[in-house]
Amino acid sequence: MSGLVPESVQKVAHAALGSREGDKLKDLAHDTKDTTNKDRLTTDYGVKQGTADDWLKVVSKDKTGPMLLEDPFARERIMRFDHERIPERVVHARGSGAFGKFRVFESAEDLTFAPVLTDTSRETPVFVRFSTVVGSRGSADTVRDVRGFAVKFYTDEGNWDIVGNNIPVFFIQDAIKFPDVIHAVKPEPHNEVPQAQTAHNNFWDFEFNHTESTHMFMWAMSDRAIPRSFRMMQGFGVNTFTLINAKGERHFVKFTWTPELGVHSLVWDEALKLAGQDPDFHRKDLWEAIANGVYPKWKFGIQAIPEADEHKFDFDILDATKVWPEDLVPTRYIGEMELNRNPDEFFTQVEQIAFCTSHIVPGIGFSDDPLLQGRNFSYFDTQISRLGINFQELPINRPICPVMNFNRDGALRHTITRGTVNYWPNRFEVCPPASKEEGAYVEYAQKIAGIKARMRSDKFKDHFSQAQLFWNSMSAVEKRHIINAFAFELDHCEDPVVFGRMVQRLADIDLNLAETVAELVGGEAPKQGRPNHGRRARALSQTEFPGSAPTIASRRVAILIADGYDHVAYSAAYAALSSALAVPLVVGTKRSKVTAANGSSTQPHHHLEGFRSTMVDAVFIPGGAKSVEALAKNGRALHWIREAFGHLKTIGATGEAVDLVQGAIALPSVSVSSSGDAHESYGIVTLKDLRPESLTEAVTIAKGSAGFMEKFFYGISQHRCWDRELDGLNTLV
Ligand code: HDD
Repeated sequence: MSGLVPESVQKVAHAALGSREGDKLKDLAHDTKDTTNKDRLTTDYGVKQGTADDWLKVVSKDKTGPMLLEDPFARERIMRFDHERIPERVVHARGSGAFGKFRVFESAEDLTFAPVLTDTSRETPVFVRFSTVVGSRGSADTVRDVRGFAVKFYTDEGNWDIVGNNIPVFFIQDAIKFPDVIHAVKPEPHNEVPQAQTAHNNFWDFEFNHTESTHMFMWAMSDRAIPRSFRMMQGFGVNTFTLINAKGERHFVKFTWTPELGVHSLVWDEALKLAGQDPDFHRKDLWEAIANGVYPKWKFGIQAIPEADEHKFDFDILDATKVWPEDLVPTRYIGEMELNRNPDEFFTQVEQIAFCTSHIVPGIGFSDDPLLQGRNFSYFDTQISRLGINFQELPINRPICPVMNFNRDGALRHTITRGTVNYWPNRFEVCPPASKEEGAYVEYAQKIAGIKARMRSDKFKDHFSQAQLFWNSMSAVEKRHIINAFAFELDHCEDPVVFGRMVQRLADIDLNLAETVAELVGGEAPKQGRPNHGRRARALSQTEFPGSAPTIASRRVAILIADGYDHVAYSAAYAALSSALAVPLVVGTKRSKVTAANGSSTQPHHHLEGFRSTMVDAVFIPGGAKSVEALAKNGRALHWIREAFGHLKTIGATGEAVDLVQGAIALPSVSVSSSGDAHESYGIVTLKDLRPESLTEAVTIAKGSAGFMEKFFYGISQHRCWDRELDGLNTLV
């Protein structure tokens, strides 16, 4: 460590400084201070302070006495502290972010002349902020909610922001409804309950009253709303933008991010528990992966529709409650983004970053999507009350290309613009507007004729076809999770009008879904459903995005031990997990030194009470008679095994631990090994007679491998063992 900056972070930062990606870091360096031992404590106006502990007082003999308001040091401290908070974001208040880089590997010059999407040699620095929507800044990470996925590209032509979500559609079609949907979903006005939840009367009342929300609430009840990690979710620009190419042709486009690690979710019981056990779960996960050098990556894709084809679809392509089905408009992946550097300071970077959908660069344009048009007003406006009119000057927000204009003054202006004129045109011809050749943004000459009216296109009125398409496209497991999600949410609505009407609404999607939920939540079963068109579409089910290759990189794996553990199995697993870039976490019955049967010892990272199975992706238990005996008598250890099993996690056990796992789970259909051969049953990987040579360090992760570690790692790479749930074995939570 040097100063307070972890070495891993510094290393990456220094490497990046030499590259194109480092341009934003170099820019930030002007405003970045390290806290070092050489510094001395000063006031904000630079005077050194001799003490940080005592307010200036009039003291008597016993050294007590009244404090003096005169003390400028004390007053500065208290006043600065009193004003530390700024308004949190009205939505998406809780989030975390990271720096990275973006590059296209295939030019999109047939669609746009924007170099950020055409120049394959260009690396563009980015900052990404992920967030939940509903909760306050201090709420939990793992609640059921849409996740924000906002990307700021610091391009040479100015900042471009894609302010997206991890769900490709939205609750409303017209921005004028935004205050209503947000009021309805936020804590109720009379008692400010509940925090960070959609599970309450007002939200579901709103949903019933807005049939246009039907498609979106299906996504929000799916596993997409409880991601395992920010690193394992897709991102969508949601709105329809336009791209203009050098020939002046325009396409309507949608933007997509698809993660290299695949799209994976928590299971609901785990998400609920984590909200209490580790409310910072997603924030830590992102930080940990980047600090460990396992940089998250996403492919960047574009769906494009030529201007002439705008009306060729049975949905309106400007309606943000609709997807463009992949079968009709395939996504073309042209670029890649990598996040590789954690922020230096949360407030000045993650909290003060200000995204605006109106930030676009030449070659990219808006469309008449009525949600986008309203957003273009709202984001700039909200930054004024959150950060002040000079928010674009804040280090994290300012572009890396030159900025010069005659905007002036305002609270906390700090650019000092020299010169005698602040208007255009001026006699010195200072700061003239740019020509198109010089890179000026020129609006696309869109022909428009119409009347002024408050209307929506007729195609906006179909609110159910795509909700049905989504439901029809889910896997059996996903459907079951959606049913359970409705059952949970509507159970939290006490008003029978709310849950009663909502189950009727579900019959507009699928009668069977509505009947099942009605029975669970006590609503009247609908008599009749809207006919379901029966169509399915690609890329709606997240099971279609398992990741580019089976990997356990960045997966957290607990190793449970007590005194007397088998050191050979323990250290082989530890080494193999580390070399596969997973995160082995040793969890003992205590955190003080644990001694192995052969006299070796280890200091666990955690103990069983402080750390819970919800915080890992898989569990390994080495044998060792004494260790296993101690774990078998420990209720928390047994709960660990049962809970990990119930949450569908891969569990590995060797030697005596095989019987421990079998006993804890006690299900006849889950078999374990009885010999020296590795055995797998419902994601329980066992090896009874352990021969040290059978535990290799270098593990190939592939289906059907014979070795213990191979089977164990392959199970982890599959994220969860869904067969357990399909066969109804996941009740041990
Ligand atoms: Fe929004 C924040 C995403 C519709 C008004 N929104 C915000 C953030 C994300 C989104 C990711 C957090 C950005 C950050 O990390 O700082 N919002 C969306 C998406 C939408 C959407 C994908 C639908 C396509 N939003 C939407 C509408 C309005 C807003 C229709 C208003 C008319 N959104 C805001 C806001 C926020 C915001 C009030 C709060 C904080 C901020 O802007 O910077 O202006």
